[in-house]
Amino acid sequence: MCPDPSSQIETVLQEERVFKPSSSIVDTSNIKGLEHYQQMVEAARLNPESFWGEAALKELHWFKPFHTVLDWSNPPFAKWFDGGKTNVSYNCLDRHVKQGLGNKLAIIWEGEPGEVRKITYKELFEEVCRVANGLKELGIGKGDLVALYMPMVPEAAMAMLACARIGAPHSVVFGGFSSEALRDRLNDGEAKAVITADGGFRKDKIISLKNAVDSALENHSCPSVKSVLVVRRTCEEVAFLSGRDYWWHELIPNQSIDCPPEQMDSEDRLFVLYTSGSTGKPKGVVHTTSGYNLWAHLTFKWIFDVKEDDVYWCTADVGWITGHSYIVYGPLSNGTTTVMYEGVPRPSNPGAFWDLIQKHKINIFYTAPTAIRAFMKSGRSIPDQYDLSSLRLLGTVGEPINPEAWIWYREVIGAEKCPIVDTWWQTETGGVMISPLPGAIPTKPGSATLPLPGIEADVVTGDGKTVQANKGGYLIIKRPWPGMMRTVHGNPQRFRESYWEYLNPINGELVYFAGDGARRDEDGYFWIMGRVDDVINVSGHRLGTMEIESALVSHSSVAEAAVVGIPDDVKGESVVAFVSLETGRNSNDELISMLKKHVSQEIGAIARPDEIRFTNALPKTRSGKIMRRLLRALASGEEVKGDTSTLEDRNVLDELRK
Ligand code: 7RM
Repeated sequence: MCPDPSSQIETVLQEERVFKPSSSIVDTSNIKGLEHYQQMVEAARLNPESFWGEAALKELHWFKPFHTVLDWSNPPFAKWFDGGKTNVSYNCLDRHVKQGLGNKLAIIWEGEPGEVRKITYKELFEEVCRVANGLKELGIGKGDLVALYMPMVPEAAMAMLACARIGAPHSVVFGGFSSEALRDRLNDGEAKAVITADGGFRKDKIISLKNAVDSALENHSCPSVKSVLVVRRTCEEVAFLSGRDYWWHELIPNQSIDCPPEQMDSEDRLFVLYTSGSTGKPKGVVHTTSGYNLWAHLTFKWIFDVKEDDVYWCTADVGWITGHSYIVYGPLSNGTTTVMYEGVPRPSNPGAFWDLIQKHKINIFYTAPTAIRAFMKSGRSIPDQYDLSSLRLLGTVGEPINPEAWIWYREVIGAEKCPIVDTWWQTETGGVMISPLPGAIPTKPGSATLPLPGIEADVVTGDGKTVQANKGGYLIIKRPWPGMMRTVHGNPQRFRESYWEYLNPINGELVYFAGDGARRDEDGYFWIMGRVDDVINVSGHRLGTMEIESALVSHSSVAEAAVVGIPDDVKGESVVAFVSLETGRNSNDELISMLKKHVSQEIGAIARPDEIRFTNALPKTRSGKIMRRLLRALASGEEVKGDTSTLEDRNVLDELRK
């Protein structure tokens, strides 16, 4: 499976710009300056167990403290904070209410048709208790898996926290997935109940969630599911099966607000979240109680450098890990006000994000490169119409961010004053692993910079040797960390093989690899090059698709680019680029030769695209990642095979085929 380790990825896109944290940011930060960061790194390196142990005692509430910080006697199966008892919903709610934050806003929610709900910590706490009692009434108890298939409404967060409160692990299935995808996930996890809504608003349309649940459950195809709890959102007509289906607004309001939190063992499951790879069926990534809670809490606190009055907004959907860790658990565990938005920017409402920032005076904004590139494409005249001066900090996640998009984000959205945190992590890592700390680490556009304290990341060859500066290789993590996934649900062997045995042990220790290539520059900064399956081999040179894409995007006509390699008799692979242009630019032969020349100048002739194809849109996953695998098949004239359930818009493929 491993590509030839001797040929390393060779190109280096030159990026010399460095942005140091301004003194006003350093002065007000929790982690002040590079030295402070380095002290933490050193403390964690010398004695990881006391580092994490102290953090866990300080940051979380324990019904009973743990006796062992880390049990790594059976790698890669870790036990963190063994012997301890806690409850994630207690850490997100009860303790804040007890400490006098009851009237602080926990959630500001903005619905797609424009309504707003503001929910205080006390209100959220009470509603979560009601929901928890309602779930108990449906016969759900500790250890029972509950699936959520919901729109972005506060009830989604409430349901997650209610599950956590009674010790029922949740499995959130993104509301844009089909009923077949839902059925597979319900069966794999043996879900006992589904929480859904009649429908959801999505891009000027209504999606019929309850109907999809009905189809998934049809003909007893999900025998484990005993009940369905339905939030009324769109007021569509839905079928109701008596004895199985319950309305939220009938079951929940009458419940008691007295619901003592279940005292959970540290390693009890908090949730399962499915993630798909390019092959095989989706993996149920398992996260457990204390380690995940600590990781979401600490990383949120460090990276977003939260202040008491901050209003924070992450634009993800709760159906993804980013929504779990950085809409719900991280912010709420820290007592922060978190914004939830049901909509997405779209042609009928291109200023939606900026309107929200202006209206709710948002201070911290966290979004994906794909969104930023889309905003670049339609031009700065749209954000320029809004007052974005409340913003203090900007973040990105999900894909490598091209330096040009980074600079645009900084200048146009951040008014050149907001630090940008480019956060690298995965569903599997539970929370961020590599990211700038805004008051400590100088940033470079396109680099996720340095690993967080306690994270030992490296870039290695296939046989485990650290590569030289600026050579590409496999991005690995050398030690267990509290937020790491614990296993693949129902398939521990797959967990071991895909992540911890993909590369051989280094110095006798298993290392974690989850599929990304990277390089480190002379300052030790990490530059993520994307999934290793996306690496191209031209005449024996391994090229990162990311760098060629960034070179294309740095041209003033280009909004977005995806690069793939297709088989070539002579060179092994040739480079094909799919390019979408900024609004108003014309595609023609002259532009094609200009772009080819531009890439040669930026990177080198070896990276020069053999072919450039123009397109209005690129095929993306529902969470906004470019699906290069499909483009590769298209470009080489093959059938598109494998799992396409995560593809956001099928029309894009048809358009490309033409
Ligand atoms: C949080 C999330 C994980 C994959 C990961 C990378 C890519 C995510 C960045 C990034 C470059 C980043 N979880 N990725 N963040 N690549 N820079 N800052 O996205 O499980 O859905 O995806 O996403 O390839 O392995 S995920």
